[in-house]
Amino acid sequence: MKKAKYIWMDGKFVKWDDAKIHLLSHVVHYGSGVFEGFRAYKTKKGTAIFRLDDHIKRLFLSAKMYRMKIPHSYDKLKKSTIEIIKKNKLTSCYIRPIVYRGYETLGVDPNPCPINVGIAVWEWGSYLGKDALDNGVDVMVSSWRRMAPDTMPAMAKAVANYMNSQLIKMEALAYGFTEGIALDVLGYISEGSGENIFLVRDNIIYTPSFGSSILLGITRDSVIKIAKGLGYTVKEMRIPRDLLYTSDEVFFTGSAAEITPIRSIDKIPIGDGKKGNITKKLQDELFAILNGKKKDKFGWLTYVK
Ligand code: PPE
Repeated sequence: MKKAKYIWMDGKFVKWDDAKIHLLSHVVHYGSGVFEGFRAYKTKKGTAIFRLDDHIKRLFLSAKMYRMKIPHSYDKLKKSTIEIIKKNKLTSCYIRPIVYRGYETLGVDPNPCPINVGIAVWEWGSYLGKDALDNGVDVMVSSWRRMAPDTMPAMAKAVANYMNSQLIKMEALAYGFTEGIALDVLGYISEGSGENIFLVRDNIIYTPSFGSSILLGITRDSVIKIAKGLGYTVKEMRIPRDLLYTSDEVFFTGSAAEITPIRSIDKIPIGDGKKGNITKKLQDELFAILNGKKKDKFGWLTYVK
């Protein structure tokens, strides 16, 4: 990864190489952490963070589900995110705040351990490969399911959820695919290891509802709002696997993946195997907002200066 100079750790700017925690921190042993991932983009008016408010809000909600009291205010974390970008003199970057149970005792009960917070930023290019945004990716349906709703909350962006994500991702890579799509416990479409999924059939846009063990993605929400603004019907619902193979277009969304077209699933081409028209329209619209070329009518950008 491309190192930056500093990482924010509980109020201090720590040199990148010194940003360490104790081996016996609770999070290392029991996965007790929640985090966020988002991006800042270079615009004509300077660096702008995409949906800062919504990401910090989701961080607090993830922490709440796990009974973690974040020892910094909402405003403090927002301000510190801006500061760490400035401190590193980055014009565009990925942003990774993390709240974790630190070092005090071990044993499953996390209550004796402190809650610590870090915010890292670094330059991160396209998530699913160099030309993924244009040419799309080949994916498979995973043999792993997303967590059942009464096991671990999918809506919390929790560190431990990503053990499930890693199983999905590694299986896909081992079979020569770029990513896996997980089904939910009932066999309906859920999401990718690190992305939400959208399907387009006969000009109607579908995406799994939050009943299908998904992370409520902020890019997902952005795409829904943009699509509705363009006049499309968007249906959030339980979606059978059948639609994966019979859609005209399928794409992933995420802060890292942005809007990445899917060109085949289980070796079955989607549409004509190229980026679809609606996928392209949504990409163009989103990137125009991110690059400051179109008016930020939803109020999604926070300028760093
Ligand atoms: N589902 C999962 C499981 C997920 O990890 C992400 C983001 C999303 C959906 C999309 O959410 P949003 O970013 O709010 O639109 N995955 C993050 C982590 C990627 C990583 O490898 O780390 C991301 O995109 O930043």
